[in-house]
Amino acid sequence: MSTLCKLFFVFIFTIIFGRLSGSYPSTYCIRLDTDVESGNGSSIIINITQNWAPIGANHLFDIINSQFYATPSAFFRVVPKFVVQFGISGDPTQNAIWNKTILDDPVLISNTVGTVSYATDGPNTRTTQLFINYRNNSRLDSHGFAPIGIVISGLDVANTILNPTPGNTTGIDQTAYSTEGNAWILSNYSQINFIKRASITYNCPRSYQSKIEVTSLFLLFLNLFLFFF
Ligand SMILES: *[C@@H]1O[C@H](CO)[C@@H](O)[C@H](O)[C@H]1NC(C)=O
Ligand SMILES: *[C@@H]1O[C@H](CO)[C@@H](O)[C@H](O)[C@H]1NC(C)=O
Ligand SMILES: *[C@@H]1O[C@H](CO)[C@@H](O)[C@H](O)[C@H]1NC(C)=O
Ligand SMILES: *[C@@H]1O[C@H](CO)[C@@H](O)[C@H](O)[C@H]1NC(C)=O
Ligand SMILES: *[C@@H]1O[C@H](CO)[C@@H](O)[C@H](O)[C@H]1NC(C)=O
Ligand SMILES: CC(=O)N[C@H]1CO[C@H](CO)[C@@H](O)[C@@H]1O
Repeated sequence: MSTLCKLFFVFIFTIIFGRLSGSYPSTYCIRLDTDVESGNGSSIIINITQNWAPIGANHLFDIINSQFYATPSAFFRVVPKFVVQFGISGDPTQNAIWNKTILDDPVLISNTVGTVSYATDGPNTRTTQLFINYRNNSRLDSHGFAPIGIVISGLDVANTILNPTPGNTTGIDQTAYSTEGNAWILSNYSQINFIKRASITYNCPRSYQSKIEVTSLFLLFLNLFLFFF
């Protein structure tokens, strides 16, 4: 085999192996950069733990790594002393792409202050919407809301998010926002707050970094082995 040919196979193998080995981190952090003026920064950092709710945690990893948050995404439902809800893309195309449900995870962690869970519409209906618990909402536990992570920084930012529908706990019309995007929401709620950017942060949980290092080291040795023998 020519060197080039070998390189090609090693490349393909690496990709396939990466997929098969399940490239989902056991823990990672999400950084939401918002346009909220809290006087104390404007980012919300959420520590996601795969063990808490594996299906939900892995799904969110895929969402954040897609184009879902490439367009600013509004905090469309604020219920004071209860929750803030988000996770509809400002781009209707993305909402159509991600319009698929995932199975429920068992509830292993309680919905205490700062925890983050998927919004649902009954059993096995989770899609992309999440909420942050402003308070200890442990009464949600028995309704199937399985926390996937917890806010480790910026809960004060979350508490400063504008409530677009004071007095109406339903929030804005979610169907209209999903299908018409930011043009619609801005024409109706010009002051609404947005997530400007969502990213996976690597300086947060050590276990994620070490997992990546171990995996890449292993792949490096594997490649060297395949290359020379
Ligand atoms: C600002 O952030 C720091 C660090 O997260 C926190 O300890 C402090 O309480 C915050 N201040 C306000 C006014 O929320
Ligand atoms: C998602 O799919 C349902 C039907 O399965 C449809 O009623 C709804 O309008 C879709 N939403 C978006 C944002 O495409
Ligand atoms: C949350 O509230 C429940 C019910 O009131 C209580 O049993 C639990 O100890 C609380 N958890 C925390 C962390 O405060
Ligand atoms: C609350 O908002 C929802 C969704 O936008 C709307 O359908 C409903 O009529 C509103 N309720 C009240 C009492 O204004
Ligand atoms: C994230 O959560 C995991 C599990 O609770 C913990 O081991 C890790 O230290 C946390 N990372 C940070 C930066 O808080
Ligand atoms: C609920 C609401 O205020 N809807 C309005 C949103 O804005 C459009 C125009 O872009 C109006 O037609 C809706 O009535």
